[in-house]
This record gives sequence, structure tokens and C-alpha cells, in this order.
Amino acid sequence: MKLRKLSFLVLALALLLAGCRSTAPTAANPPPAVVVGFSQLGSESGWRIGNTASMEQAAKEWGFGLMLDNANQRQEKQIAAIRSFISYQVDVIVFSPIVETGWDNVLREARQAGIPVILTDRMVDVDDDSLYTAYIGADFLAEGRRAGEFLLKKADAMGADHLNIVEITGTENSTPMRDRQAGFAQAIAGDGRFTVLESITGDFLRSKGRECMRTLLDRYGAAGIDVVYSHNDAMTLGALDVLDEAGVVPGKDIVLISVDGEQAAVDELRKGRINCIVECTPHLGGDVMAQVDALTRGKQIPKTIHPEETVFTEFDDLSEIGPRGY
Ligand code: GYE
Repeated sequence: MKLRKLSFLVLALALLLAGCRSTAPTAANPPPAVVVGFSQLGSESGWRIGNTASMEQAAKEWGFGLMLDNANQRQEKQIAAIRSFISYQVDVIVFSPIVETGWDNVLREARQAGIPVILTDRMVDVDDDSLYTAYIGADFLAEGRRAGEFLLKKADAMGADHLNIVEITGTENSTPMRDRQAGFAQAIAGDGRFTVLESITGDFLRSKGRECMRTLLDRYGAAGIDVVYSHNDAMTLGALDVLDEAGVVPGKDIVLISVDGEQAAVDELRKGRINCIVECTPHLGGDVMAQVDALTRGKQIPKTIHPEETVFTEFDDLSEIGPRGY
């Protein structure tokens, strides 16, 4: 224990020097009993920034030491962060995997060191599921289905015979990208009114959402696109910029379906410029830290925990939506 506390002090200082955030213990502020190493994948969206804040806040509330490393969208940086958490013998490793594959080795190293791993936000695809203790994050397949179900209702309301859809997807080989796409496809499958013209990757970034929308408008023209399904609000906001410049009226000329529920997107929904937002909550910190606490007390924890999520649409009373906080 003493060694680990000393290690915490050393790592805290090292991370502070390296520009990562951590709380350095002092004589008046002794090292915490539980230390969590958290590898965040980046800061690509309002969702992500809200998620980081939620983790920091919850760790503080539980009195846990948090070693936070932001991988800036690079898997190799996440792997390096996890290795440093192992060498400093944190109590629990938490990480949000940018993509699903490529984690087997580092997870085996964590197991050999006897450090449990909680996945949060996104899943991994590994041969042996016992390499991680739990997954705490959204049910992305259900989110995709909710997006498709909205479109079925909207098409009925429009009395549409046929709708051409373009899809702006998130980071390839990430869980939200794969499952938001699959869930949406399942919900509209077999309904001859819909054609997905193209799925194009926007990497969950506003700047890429802009680029994708420009490409799609060039390729199909505004008249050739009836629906944009975008895998997150950041990319949707980027697409809105481009539609505005092109003189297309979003929400009317083209139906927009988004995912997340950032404040900026909810504001656009209220203005009628987005038709539907499937909620995905970044407020996962409370659940994660509660499970960290249970684990460090030697309790068994559930393998999967999904937060409750809803959907906000133009058919709903939007005055009910409170401040989003992200
Ligand atoms: O929807 C997006 C973020 O993994 C659920 O990643 C998360 C997604 C979220 O960048 O905005």
C-alpha cells in the first residue's frame, strides 16, 4: 500500500509535468485510498467534454484519486496510458476504447497485474470477455433503432412514397458507429419507402460533418437528399452550417436526425432545424465510480450497465427538456 501511495505521488507529479490532470497529494491533502486510472479517448465533441467532466466530478465526490489521460483520438496513446496505470498499480483501470479491436494484449497485462478493468462509453471486441470486468455505457443498437423508428413515424406524417437517406457515421470500428448504423438499418429494413444512398464517415467531428455534408450535396444535390441521419450532434451542427450556406432549409427541405442531445443541438431542435435527437448521456461518472467502489470492497458487479435514455423529437413537447449540461 505504501509503495502504491508513493507511486501515486510520483505519477501525479509526472502527469502534472506532462500536462495531464491529476491532484497532487500534499501533507495537508494525503493520497486517496482508492486510485482510478482513466484513459479518455479524446475531446472530439461536446458529449466527450461532458463525459470527462462527469468522471472528474464523480471521482471527486467519492474521494477517489483520478489519473486522467486524454489520448487525443489515438489508440496507441490509450494503450500507453493503460500501461502506465499498470506500472503505477492503480486500484481500477477505466477506459473508453476509441475502436473495438486491438486491446487483447494490454488487457492481459492488466489481468496479470491483478488490476480490474471497467470499460466505459464504448465496448471492445476481444476473444475472452473475462478480460474486462464490466461495461458501463449506452445501448447503441437501441439508439440506432430509436432513430429509425422516428423516421418511420415522420414518413407516415409526411405521407412520403419514397425517401432518400444519407448517413454521416462516427469513427469507423467504434461501437457507437457500428451499432447506431445497425440499429437504424434494422428499424427501417423491409420498408420499401427508404433508400440509404450512402454512408460516409465524419469521425464524430464537427469539421468533418461539414466536409461530409459538402461532399453529399455535391454528389446528390439538395433535391436528391430527403433525410440526413448523423451519428452525433457535433457532425449534425457541422452539416447545418453547410446547409445554411447552400440555402437549404434544414428540418423542412431535408429531415435531420441526430444523436447525443447536446444543448446546442437541442436549441436547433426547438427552432425546427433538427427533427429528432436520440439521447445519449455522457453523465456516466456516477455509475462508474459507484462500481469502482463496489469492486474495491470485493463485491461482484454487473457485467453490463446501460443508463436510461430517451428521444427528443419534433412531435414532443420540447418545453419539458431541462438544461442539458453538455
Ligand atoms: O455520441 C459522440 C462522441 O462514444 C457515445 O462519441 C460516444 C460518442 C458520442 O464523440 O458525440
